[in-house]
Amino acid sequence: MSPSLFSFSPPKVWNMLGLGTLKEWLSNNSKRWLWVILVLAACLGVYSRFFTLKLNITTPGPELQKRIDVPLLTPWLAPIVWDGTFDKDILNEQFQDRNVTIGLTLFAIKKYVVFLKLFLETAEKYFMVGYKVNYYVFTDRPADVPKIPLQQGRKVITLVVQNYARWQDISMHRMEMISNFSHQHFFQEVDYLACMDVDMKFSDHLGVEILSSLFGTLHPGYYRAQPKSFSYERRPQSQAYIPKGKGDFYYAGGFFGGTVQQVYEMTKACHEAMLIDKKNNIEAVWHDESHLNKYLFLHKPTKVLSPEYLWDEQLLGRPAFLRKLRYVAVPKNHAEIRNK
Ligand code: UD2
Repeated sequence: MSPSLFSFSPPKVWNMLGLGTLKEWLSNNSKRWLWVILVLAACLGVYSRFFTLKLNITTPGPELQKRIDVPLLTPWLAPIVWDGTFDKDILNEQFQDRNVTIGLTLFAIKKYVVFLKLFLETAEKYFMVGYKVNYYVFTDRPADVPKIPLQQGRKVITLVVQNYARWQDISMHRMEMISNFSHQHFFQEVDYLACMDVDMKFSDHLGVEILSSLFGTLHPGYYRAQPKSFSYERRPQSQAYIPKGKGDFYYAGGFFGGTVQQVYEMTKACHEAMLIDKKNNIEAVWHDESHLNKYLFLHKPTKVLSPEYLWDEQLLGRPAFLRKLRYVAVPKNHAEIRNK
């Protein structure tokens, strides 16, 4: 070791610490430094092993392993929900104490009634298991709503509504119907609402981790895209307009929710925006989904669900970061099913 390094520490300090002899021993032979470093490294190894053991005792089990492969927070600090970011047991303790009831709205109008059976059967297996659930089935074909055995505390409530000639109108009028039925049913009957597409099925746990004041779901086609490439409505004449360069995420029209109050406000605002568009002879590029995106751009959701909560495996495969697929598209033949 070069003497200049030794001269860096004042000799007085060595002596004060009673390390004068050690200093001398070291300065005699540079290889001795190597030994000191090796001994220190060994000590550090033992220490860190002990520390890791201690950490293992205090950190939660495998279900809660840190995710470093995906974004976990929005820029306004709302959680983005992925597998590994929540502990089911802790959340169940919190929500079961509050005795919550969850309403699930789904629309099965015209031929879309064919999707009800699989949707409800899989929901009974995976959706809010152990909780009170009201399935609100909006349909023009009440006789075709299948009878599915339900767990205790869960029921299907059929709401008869009109149909529309165009599938786009059916999709868009969901906003109107949800807001209209809020006062007749939802405010009195449930705490939270989940509003979902029917041409889907559940394939893994989907529980109270989604519940929050207002939540939206990342669209599976855009979860990694830059805002400039989102398929927002770009025409300033539409109420759904979001200028290029603005926006946070692209949310899917097929799964959103929150407290009844928040969902009521959101669906009412989207419906009113669509009425203005209609008066101005413009229809947003992705219908209700465009208006949902505008609303969630202006009113930031308090929780964002990752694409685990809405996925299309046939279209997008199964990337490694998706540890779970909870709610997935059922293949459908558009020509056979739409406008029928
Ligand atoms: C996407 C969105 C959808 C909506 C739509 C707007 C997802 C998964 N889906 O779906 O929520 O925003 O774009 O363009 O994000 N329906 C009927 N009968 C019909 C037609 C539709 O009941 O004849 C209902 C049904 O609940 C269906 C929903 O409306 O799930 C949306 O229609 P879609 O699934 O055909 O629209 P899609 O796949 O373009």
